[in-house]
Amino acid sequence: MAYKMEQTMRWYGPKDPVSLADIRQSGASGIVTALHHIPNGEVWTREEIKKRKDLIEEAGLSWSVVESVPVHENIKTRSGNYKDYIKNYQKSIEHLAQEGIFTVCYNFMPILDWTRTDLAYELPNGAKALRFEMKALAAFDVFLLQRPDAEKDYKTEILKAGEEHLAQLSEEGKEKLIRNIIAGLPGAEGGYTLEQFQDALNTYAGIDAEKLADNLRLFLDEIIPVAQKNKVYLAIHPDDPPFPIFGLPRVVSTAKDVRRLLKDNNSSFNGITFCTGSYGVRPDNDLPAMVREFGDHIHFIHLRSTRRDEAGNFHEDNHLEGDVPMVEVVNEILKVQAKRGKSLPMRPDHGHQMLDDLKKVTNPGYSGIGRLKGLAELRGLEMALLRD
Ligand code: DNO
Repeated sequence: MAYKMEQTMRWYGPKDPVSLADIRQSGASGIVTALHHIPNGEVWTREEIKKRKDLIEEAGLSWSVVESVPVHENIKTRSGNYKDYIKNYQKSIEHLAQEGIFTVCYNFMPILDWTRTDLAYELPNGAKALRFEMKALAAFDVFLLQRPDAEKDYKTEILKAGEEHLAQLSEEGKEKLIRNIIAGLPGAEGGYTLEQFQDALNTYAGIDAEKLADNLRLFLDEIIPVAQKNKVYLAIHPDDPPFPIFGLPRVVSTAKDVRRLLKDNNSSFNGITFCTGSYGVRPDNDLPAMVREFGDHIHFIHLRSTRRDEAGNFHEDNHLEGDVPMVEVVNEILKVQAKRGKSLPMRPDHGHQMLDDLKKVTNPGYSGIGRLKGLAELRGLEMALLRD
């Protein structure tokens, strides 16, 4: 039997300029949200969860996925009171299950959640996209942050381009670059000043990818049994971008990483968020093959496309264009769903800032119209594939 993907949209809560009523008009039935007002590390109480759930249901929608229950930095570095934070995480999972929410997305990226250098990259058609540029990253890292030994992480031509990039930035332009990178993009729990950011980087001295992977395994050793008991599907989000930045370790960037993660903690509740935009930045990630290999553990899907160049820069393209073979990916997802006998929650990830949204204050990547366009295209693609 054929299953359609469950169409969802991310909603940042009552302050999101895109309302639940707006989302309802998009045709999505599910909401992806988090209790962003609860400080990272604290327990999500049943009351707070229920309050949010009621709001969503009153709008005629349902809360499908939590994105994210954030993992406290102390858990990632296994320092300070990380044991308490793990206990709190277990409780939050129990409480979510008690309120009927069974899919939880999270990530294990050190310090920063997703990272871009330009939040308003103008496309030839006048719409705006998110972009990641190596020379801007180098300008920030080497010349503004002045991270010790940062220059060793960049090729000579990127360093030179970074220096030139910095030279043509106004003071305001520099501030903006700093803000874009470390002030916290939507969904990232918290931001940093330059000093705080360097301090945070220092907490990873001595933690290489091997050690971070170990810390992830140890975290899951304690979380998976609770998830399993409560029938909560965990879905780790990949690193975005899927390569090391600021000398920090990365452990969820490739098929090999996913293989290790699933092997280390063997449970069907230990799963992934298949984010095509993040994995798709690396040419060595074969996305349709990843869906085939990890299909049983894909619990949540983010569909978007990126377009990269040889220098490591990329920007977010239209959902059906760019480097992600979206037709093949969706086709494989439909096969996984048929095999598993269920629909998987999918959200159109990010979208261009376009039309009326160009005149509004929007959450970068999360304006209404661009995501609606993405969803509409993906819905059409799915319908055509199912008819085949
Ligand atoms: C960005 C998002 C990420 C994602 C987290 C998951 O748009 O995909 O912020 O929500 O990394 O924990």
